[in-house]
Amino acid sequence: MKKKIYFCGSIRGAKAEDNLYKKIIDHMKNNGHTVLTEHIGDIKKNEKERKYDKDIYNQDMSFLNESNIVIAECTYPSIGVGYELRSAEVLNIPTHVFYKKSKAELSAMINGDEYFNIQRYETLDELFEILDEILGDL
Ligand code: 6IA
Repeated sequence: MKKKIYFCGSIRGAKAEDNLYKKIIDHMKNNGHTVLTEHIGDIKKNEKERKYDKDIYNQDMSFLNESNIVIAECTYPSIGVGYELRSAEVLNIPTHVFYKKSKAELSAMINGDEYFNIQRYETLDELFEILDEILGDL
C-alpha cells in the first residue's frame, strides 16, 4: 500500500549535508509514495516564500495528522524534529528514526523511548534498503 509520509529533517537546527533530504524524499516519491513535507528537500527555493511561524506550525501539525507514517532523519539535531517525534508518538503514528552511525550520537530522549523504531545507517544505499523494507517496496 502506498503511504502518506511525514518526513522530518533539521531546518533551523544543525545544518545537514547538502541534498541529503532531497535524495531521501525523491527516493520515496519515485516509489509512488506521497511525501507531505517535501518542501524540506528544497529549503533554499522554499525560503523565498516567507511564511509566519504560526502558519508553518499549523500546516505541519495538519500534515502530521494526515500522515500514516513518520520518517525522520536525525543525524543533525533539531528541536523542531524532536517536537514532531513526540507529537507523532502522542498521535500513535508509526515512526522511524534514521541516523548516520559515524556522524551522530542520537539523543537519549529518542534512543531511550521504545516507541521509536531506530534505524542506524552509514551509506545512502543502506538507508534506501531499510526504507524500502519499511515502506513495503522490497
Ligand atoms: O527546529 P527546526 O527548524 O530544525 O525544525 C525542523 C522541523 O520542523 C522539520 O522536520 C519541519 O517539518 C518543521 N519545520 C521547521 N521549519 C519549517 C518550515 N520553514 N516549513 C515547514 N516545516 C518546517 C519554512 C520553509 C523552509 C523550507 C524554508
